[in-house]
Amino acid sequence: MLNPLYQSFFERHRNSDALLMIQENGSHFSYGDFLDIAARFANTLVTCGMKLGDRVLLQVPKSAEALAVYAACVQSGSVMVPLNTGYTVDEVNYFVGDAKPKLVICNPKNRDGLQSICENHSAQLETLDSVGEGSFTSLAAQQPMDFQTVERSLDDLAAFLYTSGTTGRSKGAMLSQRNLLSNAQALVETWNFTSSDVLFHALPIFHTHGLFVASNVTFLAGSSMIFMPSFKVQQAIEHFPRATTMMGVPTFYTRLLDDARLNRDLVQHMRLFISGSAPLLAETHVAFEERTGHRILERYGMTETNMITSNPYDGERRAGTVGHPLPGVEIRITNQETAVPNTASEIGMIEVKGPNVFTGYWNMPEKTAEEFREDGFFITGDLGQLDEAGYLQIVGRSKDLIISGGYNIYPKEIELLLDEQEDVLESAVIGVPHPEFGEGVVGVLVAKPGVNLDSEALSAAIHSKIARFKQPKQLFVLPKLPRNTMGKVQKNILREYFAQAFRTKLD
Ligand code: MCA
Ligand code: AMP
Repeated sequence: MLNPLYQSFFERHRNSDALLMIQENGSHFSYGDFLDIAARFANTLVTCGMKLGDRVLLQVPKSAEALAVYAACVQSGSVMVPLNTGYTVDEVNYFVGDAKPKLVICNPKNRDGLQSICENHSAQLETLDSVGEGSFTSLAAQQPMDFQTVERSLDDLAAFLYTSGTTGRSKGAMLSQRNLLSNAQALVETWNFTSSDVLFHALPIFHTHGLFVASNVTFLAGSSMIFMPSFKVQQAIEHFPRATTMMGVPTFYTRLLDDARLNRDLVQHMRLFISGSAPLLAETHVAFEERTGHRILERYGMTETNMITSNPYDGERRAGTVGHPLPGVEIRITNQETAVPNTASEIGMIEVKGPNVFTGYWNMPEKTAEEFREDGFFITGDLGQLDEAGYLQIVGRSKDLIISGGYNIYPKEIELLLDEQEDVLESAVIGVPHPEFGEGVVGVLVAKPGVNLDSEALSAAIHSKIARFKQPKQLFVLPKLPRNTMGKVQKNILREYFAQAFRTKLD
């Protein structure tokens, strides 16, 4: 194929009147409309000087046009690097320096803040707002709607997505056309997606879940989307009667359950509810089934691997498990100390191999090598166990990671920042149970001798440095941190000690 990803997701829908999406403001896009915009954008990318493999960094609100930039990148052979809209200017500065994009497209609100960063890195800066308008769209308005699709192979890069790291430095996970296409094919097959489906899409489109799972499955199956800027229970309730499926993080489900209007009648038109990105509590699973008659289908994945496992569509969906490997994907559980594959159903490291697994971290060959075994298995950092029927259960993580409302937060990044603050001697950042986000970020601080720490002043000091969702929701001060004989901070003790933090606050 000339460009397998473009042809499989987009080319066959060109000139199609079939509905791709309805947006919050009621605007409709057929596949044909959407691909016309994408072709104009592809021409724009070329006029901006983008060559094959050059990066476009995108930090913009969700819109049809933002998604069309993705299609344009695939069509023109550019590599899209989407960024969480919550990242601060300081954080974006790192990504621009690391990804070295030729073009940065940002929210018009952030233009002034990003101008000098882009100048320093010789990147062109354009804008795109929440209704798809901005200087990038203005440039595109002068471009033709025909674009000669560029030749790309399955091995070529389509995108890279940043994932934070245990060392505090974010790594760009490079994803090839093969990674994205094989995974979308496996998911369409496993979840029975067809052109009759209407997906209630309320996830952000800068992470794997909303972009590569939800949108790619839609494109491949030729389905439609109700494309909402973010998740609001009211909108879900309004639109469920017209939708057939929803993909969400567990917080979507707990918020829905908090609304008495969620009942069997409301969702009778739906055929499938999918959850992922964070553990779905068995109690949420049970409560959702009791209320709606639907058993949520839970699946498991990572930015580096796309989706790895899924509960079955037709068979038993087991609460507390993430199901079986997807077609073409291999998993194994290895002993954490010896790295030897387990023979019995013991807890160990989840490792994965297949066409879904990324090609490496951008400019980090050593880091990439560390996370792969010699026989090509990728070490996920998640701990799991297979039950007697081969369902995978995730029982913990060997990586120090907090998942809050489906967003990954690496404590190290926040600890480094807290430690830099004048009066702080040291810090430990932990995740404790949070009724809404699953886990909530808590910072535990030790003051320098003779100093009284002012939590409010500290929160204010880090405010502009890291995205809001990463900032500790509470800060506590201790005289010292508990350490083991090796000097390592015992975060398990801190987690137990502060486990009630949010409950107490809410009661
Ligand atoms: C918002 N806030 C949060 C979070 N989201 N705090 C902690 N964790 C969060 N996830 C804070 C804001 O900073 C703000 O704080 C307050 O909550 C309200 O903000 P708002 O924007 O109104 O929040 P929201 O719209 O209610 O968002 C909550 C949400 C959202 C719907 C759960 O976070 C979300 O869409 N999460 C999905 C993330 C996702 O797509 N993950 C997939 C990653 P303040 O008021 O103090 O300023 S991909 C992945 O993980 C893998 C590959 C996989 O398997 O899918
Ligand atoms: P990310 O780095 O954002 O791609 O997040 C990937 C991580 O999310 C995985 O390594 C898991 O720890 C977690 N994750 C994804 N899906 C699930 C799930 N269904 N249950 C538990 N954890 C999950």
